[in-house]
Amino acid sequence: MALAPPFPPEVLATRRALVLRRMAEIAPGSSVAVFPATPVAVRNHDVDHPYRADSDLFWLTGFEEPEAVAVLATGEKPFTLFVRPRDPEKETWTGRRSGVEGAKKAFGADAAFTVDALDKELPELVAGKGTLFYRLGAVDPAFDARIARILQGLRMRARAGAAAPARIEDPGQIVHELRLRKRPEELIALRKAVEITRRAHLAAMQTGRPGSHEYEVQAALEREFRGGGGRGWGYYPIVAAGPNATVLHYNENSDPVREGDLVLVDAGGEVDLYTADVTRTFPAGGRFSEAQRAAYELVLGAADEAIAQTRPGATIDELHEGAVRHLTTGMVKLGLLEGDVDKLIKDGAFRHYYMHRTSHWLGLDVHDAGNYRDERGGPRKLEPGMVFTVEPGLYIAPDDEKAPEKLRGIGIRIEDDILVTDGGHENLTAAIPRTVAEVERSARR
Ligand SMILES: [Mn+2]
Repeated sequence: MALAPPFPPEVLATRRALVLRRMAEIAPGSSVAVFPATPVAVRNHDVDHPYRADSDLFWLTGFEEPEAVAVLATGEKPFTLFVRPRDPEKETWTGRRSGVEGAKKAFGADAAFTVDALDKELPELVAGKGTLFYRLGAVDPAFDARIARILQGLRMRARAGAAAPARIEDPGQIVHELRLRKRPEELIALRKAVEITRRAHLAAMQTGRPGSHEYEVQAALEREFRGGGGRGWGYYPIVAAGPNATVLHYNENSDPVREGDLVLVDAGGEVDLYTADVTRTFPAGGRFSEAQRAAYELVLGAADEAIAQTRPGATIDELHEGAVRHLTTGMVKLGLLEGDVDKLIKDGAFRHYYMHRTSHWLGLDVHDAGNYRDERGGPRKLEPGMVFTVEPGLYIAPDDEKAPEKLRGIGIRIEDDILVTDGGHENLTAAIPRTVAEVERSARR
């Protein structure tokens, strides 16, 4: 477990100062915000899942140890961190802990307590504040119950002068808005994640030849994610050969790769908890068939069109509509749909072969935090610093008798990570082979 944050302390202090400023704007008067850690998840018996910190807590503190609680409050000592106690015996088994000293020295806490002091100290931090910022129903139901107990306890002590906050607000409206616009240090981490992801997809294209198995491709990916210095994957990889690629979230990754298959790989590496999210689809034998190539070029064209539209002021809805129009036009040409393109779009006929959205925010979470709507409920305008995916696809079930036979069982998705810049956009994942020529070269047998 890291005994220091992966970002400079002043960077994290700036983030907390921004949050405190927004708290004061939303809730004039005194307020306090509480951010609990993700609970440890049991895998089986006495084996836990590898621990992954909550993204909000990590964004605010850089602190990754389980059981932590961060508190931001108006007043004298704005940043309090509750941490597991130092314990030489336990640390021998499970690794070094920061303890209260480390919380203050390395993580910049103004005050720090061990977690066993939560019942005593957390009510004191909440008492008398006008507003409590706490995201109910998000991270840990047991902690939700703790917050309820604290509020109840303060109300019971009303006659003794204690006061429970009159308002409860969601801190997500503050933290998620800030997470949406990536800062320079976040883009550095993302670019590192993209680089190990580039190497991973190249390795996948070289590994996934006829006679191999999906799991060997997965192993090649994971070797690059971890071997490249990342934490591993940011979400469980999808390796889908042949018709498996028409199952959107297939991740058994257990089947053989056969001659003539397309192999769809949706996988991204994680660096400092920022993840890339990239999908590539390549021919196992190194050459697209004519039908595969036509389908691939269609999806690629939709991706290029959506990416080309990306600039400040554009919306994700517009990009999606552009991709849908391009795909629907191509579906008619390929013989998948029949009729007037406008009507096919209006009726949603394209959903038979393209059933998901084109984009989602990307960052600490693969489906990152941040509203997709503006305050008036309309599609929000893109701004410099936002990062999102563009991932059109085409999925033709193997038993789809309405589809031309040579297209049945083809599943294609091409997914890139796009940064909005002042002048337009940057495709962060452009260096990962994506044109027909690039993919065939990388998958050469
Ligand atoms: Mn995605």
